[in-house]
Amino acid sequence: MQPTLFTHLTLATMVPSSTPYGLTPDAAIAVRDGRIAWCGIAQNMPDEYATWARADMGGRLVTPALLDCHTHVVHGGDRSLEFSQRLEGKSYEEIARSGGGILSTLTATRNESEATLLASALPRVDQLIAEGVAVIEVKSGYGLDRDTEIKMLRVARQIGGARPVQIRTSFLGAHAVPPEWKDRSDAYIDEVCIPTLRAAHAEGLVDAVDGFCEGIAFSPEQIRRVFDAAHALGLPVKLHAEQLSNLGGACLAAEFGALSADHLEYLDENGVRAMAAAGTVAVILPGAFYTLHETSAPPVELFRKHGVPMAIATDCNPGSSPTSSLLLTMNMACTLFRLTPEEALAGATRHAAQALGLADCGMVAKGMRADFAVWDIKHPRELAYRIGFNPLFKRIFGGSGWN
Ligand code: DI6
Ligand code: FE
Repeated sequence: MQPTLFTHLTLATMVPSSTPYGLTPDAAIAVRDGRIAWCGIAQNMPDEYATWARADMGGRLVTPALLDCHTHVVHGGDRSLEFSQRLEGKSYEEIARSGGGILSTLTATRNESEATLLASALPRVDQLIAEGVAVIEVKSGYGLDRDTEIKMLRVARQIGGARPVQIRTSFLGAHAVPPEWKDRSDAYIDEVCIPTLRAAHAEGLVDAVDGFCEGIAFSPEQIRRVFDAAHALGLPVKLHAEQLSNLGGACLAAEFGALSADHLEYLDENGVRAMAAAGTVAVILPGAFYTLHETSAPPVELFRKHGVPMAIATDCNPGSSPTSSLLLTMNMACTLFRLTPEEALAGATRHAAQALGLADCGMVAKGMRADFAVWDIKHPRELAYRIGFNPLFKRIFGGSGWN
């Protein structure tokens, strides 16, 4: 692709600065080889870019492309029955303990082929892309046996070939105890989860290692063994922590220098301090809070107080968060958790990139990937303001997609 100068735009760089959103009016962005060569106020542009082919953005607002840093988009079946059951008064934990929940998705996922799993994931991916998302994290965790976990991760990688989007995979073998290992969760961790992690890593399928630390899933001691194995392979970790109760998962994650701890509805200040010291991002998932009628909100005020970066993600999954709208999720983060619209956008850009360990995404700045979103709005706070409305004009992915 020839070098391109994007002109006639207002830029929200999302680079931390004294200007909210890094807002730059009358801006231009010079893109070469899929990277940002220069951006700033058009008047200050160095002469060398003046002769480049131009793409006129019509005065629109440009932000970094969004990143969805926590999803389970690859899964079989659906859980609409469970949705009805919860409305009749059954809790998520009751449904899980009676063999529904994650285990029902497990059966469906085991039974589907790679092609079928890919075909059902793509519409979810397409909705995210249509909202300006350029990076999607995809977890395994609905197979819980060697073949199906690897199948899920292969499908996740295939998404990156089928669509113009960057995929980051997380191995989530410690998501639930599969029925054939009931009451033998320690053996499951040692004999299935960890060996499968090693096999998946050997195939190049794993970018990070995740777990679910919870009464209905795995203890901190069991997660520690998985994290030890991850570190031995040189893989970063993240953790579903403090979603339904406080087992000290975030402290454990911080001890391992985790990229992120996710959910965090039941986190206390001690855990927030540990995350701050470790540089662990708090990924908040309002879709799950909303769907499960949760009443305990993540400690947003404490994250601010201790300087823990907050990311926002859909948690797109068939049970606790059946959404593939990151814009709606940003709105929920503001209304349910009182994030500011600027925090919500940072949560779906800069901080989401940090939660994935990506240093070249999530901001519009020199040297970054040329992934940005062009919106039909006047001010970036509008992204979190509307409910179920998508103002995307164009998504630029690696410098392509504007014409
Ligand atoms: N917490 C979640 O929100 C997802 N996994 C987890 O540990 C969803 C799990 C599900 O209900 O399918
Ligand atoms: Fe999740």
